[in-house]
Amino acid sequence: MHGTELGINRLGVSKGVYIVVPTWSKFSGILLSGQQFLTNKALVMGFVKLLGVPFTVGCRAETASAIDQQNGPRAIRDAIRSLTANYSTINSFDDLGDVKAKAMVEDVLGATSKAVGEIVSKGDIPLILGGAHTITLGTLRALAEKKPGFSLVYIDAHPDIMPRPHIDYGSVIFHAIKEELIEPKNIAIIGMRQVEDPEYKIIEEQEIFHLHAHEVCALGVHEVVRQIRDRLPGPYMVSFDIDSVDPAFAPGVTSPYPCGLSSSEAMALLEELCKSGVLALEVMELSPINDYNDATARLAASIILRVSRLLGPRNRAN
Ligand SMILES: [Mn+2]
Repeated sequence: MHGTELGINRLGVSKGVYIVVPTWSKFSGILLSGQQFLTNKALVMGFVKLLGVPFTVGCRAETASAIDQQNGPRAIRDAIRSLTANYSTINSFDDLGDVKAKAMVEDVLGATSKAVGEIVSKGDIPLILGGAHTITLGTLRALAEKKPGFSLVYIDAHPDIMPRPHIDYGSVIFHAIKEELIEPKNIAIIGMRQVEDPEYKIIEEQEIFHLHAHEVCALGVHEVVRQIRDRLPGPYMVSFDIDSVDPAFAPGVTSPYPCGLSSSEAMALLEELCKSGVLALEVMELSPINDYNDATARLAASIILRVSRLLGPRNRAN
């Protein structure tokens, strides 16, 4: 069925002179030259399902900048619309809208886990828009239940592995290990640089594969992905915190820290990972109130537009 849909799509695109109207699922459609009207679902190239999780649950008050990651999904959607307006492009995803939950940690994690579980159970790929990084625990709970045997590539300025008893955006990986959702040997932390001493201790004791952002720059993205693939079995759950990117490119975060990835390194890294078989992808921690001219939202949007094209049938992990 999916193959047929893809066939329809490619035929339509290659033969049709088409007019693209906004592809947001509620009102989208594409008018082909032969007056043929097909639904967005029939025309999407991939099986990527956008899912917004607009919550700041588990954020801590000591962050450098204002907290408003609840506005991240909306800003990313606005940026996608802005970057694609008046261009003849078809988005390679369906937008399922936002997860609904009370703004409390376990409610948000439960709702996220349920929504992600439903997507992966159908063989589709969730592309989650955060929201605070706390939310990743919900994604991991769903994947551990429905698709065990994956590895986690955590791209972040922060390892988020602080051994704290409560679940927050700085302890989410600690809790993922504690809940046995993933083994330390199946985690890679890439782009880190603002690391607390107890976190270095855990990373070293558990021999978690990690690369600082400047090491990614020195090695080159292709070598980094080669090392990830050598050490960690696929498929991959990729969690991308936009603060892994240098604040010069991505100021719209709550914890900006210098010496990060360039925007092109982030794009290349995610592109190579998506070619390696991805089960789920997250774009987290955009904080629009700290952004400058929507630069960070546009970076997130451009990455989503690019990688969602790669997550089609050829590169599907399952
Ligand atoms: Mn971070």
